[in-house]
Amino acid sequence: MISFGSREHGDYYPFDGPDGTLAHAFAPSPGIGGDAHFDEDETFTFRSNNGYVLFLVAAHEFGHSLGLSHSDDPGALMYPVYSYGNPDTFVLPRDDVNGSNPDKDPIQPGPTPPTTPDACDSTLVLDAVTNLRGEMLFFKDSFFWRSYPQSNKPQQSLIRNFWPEAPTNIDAAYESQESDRIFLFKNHKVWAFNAYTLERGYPKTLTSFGLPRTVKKIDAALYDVKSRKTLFFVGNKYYSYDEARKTMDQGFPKRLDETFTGLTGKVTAAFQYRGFTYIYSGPQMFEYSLRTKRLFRVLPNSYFLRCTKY
Ligand SMILES: [Ca+2]
Ligand SMILES: [Ca+2]
Ligand SMILES: [Zn+2]
Ligand SMILES: [Zn+2]
Repeated sequence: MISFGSREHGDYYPFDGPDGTLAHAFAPSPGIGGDAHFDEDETFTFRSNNGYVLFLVAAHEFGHSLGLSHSDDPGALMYPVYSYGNPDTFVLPRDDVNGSNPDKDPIQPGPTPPTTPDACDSTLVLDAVTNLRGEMLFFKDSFFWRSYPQSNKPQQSLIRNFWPEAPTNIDAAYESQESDRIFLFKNHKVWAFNAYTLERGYPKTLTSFGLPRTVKKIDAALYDVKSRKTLFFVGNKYYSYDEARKTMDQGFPKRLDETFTGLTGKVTAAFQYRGFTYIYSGPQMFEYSLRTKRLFRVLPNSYFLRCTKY
């Protein structure tokens, strides 16, 4: 039985008005088992982000009706926290597929279920890494990990839970301390956010930085705290942008190996932490001093992500 109810609705699990609990459903059993109740006080929508998408809430509840419990995978439909998704393009995530088919071959017709990236995957290639107000952010697919200096385990979330207007599968990211903005790049476009709010006029094109039109996308971006310049990595070259003057520097692009010795592949992500410059190339990370151009260490991708298994 599927029903909508407000506050006390006959099962001793009263709803709580707008927000909070959106719905609940009972695990299979006789009587009320399998029933799903939706909170009448919510604004449910078909596909708008202005309210809760009924399709997603119902799909989660029917998971409970079928006997699924909650998942701790933030990408899963059965994760206990609602997150917006477009119902037109929704594909049941890998964790839910596995959860509902524990004994069966998980290969099914249709689109491939999205898998939540794993910090312990030694072949993981991050999309982008940046600082944000003292934290480190590591982007991969629709997800990012955020690492607080005080905590030892980075937390994984969906990008859209923090920046609903942001793209996923981004190319690059950096924080401009000059303008207190975080920039996210995908293909020829750039998005600027002040904390979690999209700045007016964005997304813009790469040419808004003064990059040549021939640059269709960038591989990575690095904000250098000392010089207040941002380096844009494109193939085996890099450009330099002056944050204060808001212009591209003369004499660029330069070859990567002029500055970053030992780097053979292309740059996949870059950021600074405690005065060191970290350049990612595939699953490896190179630790440099930008001032002396010295390479200190080659580290695995998981160095900051702190893969901890227990
Ligand atoms: Ca509610
Ligand atoms: Ca990248
Ligand atoms: Zn109920
Ligand atoms: Zn639930």
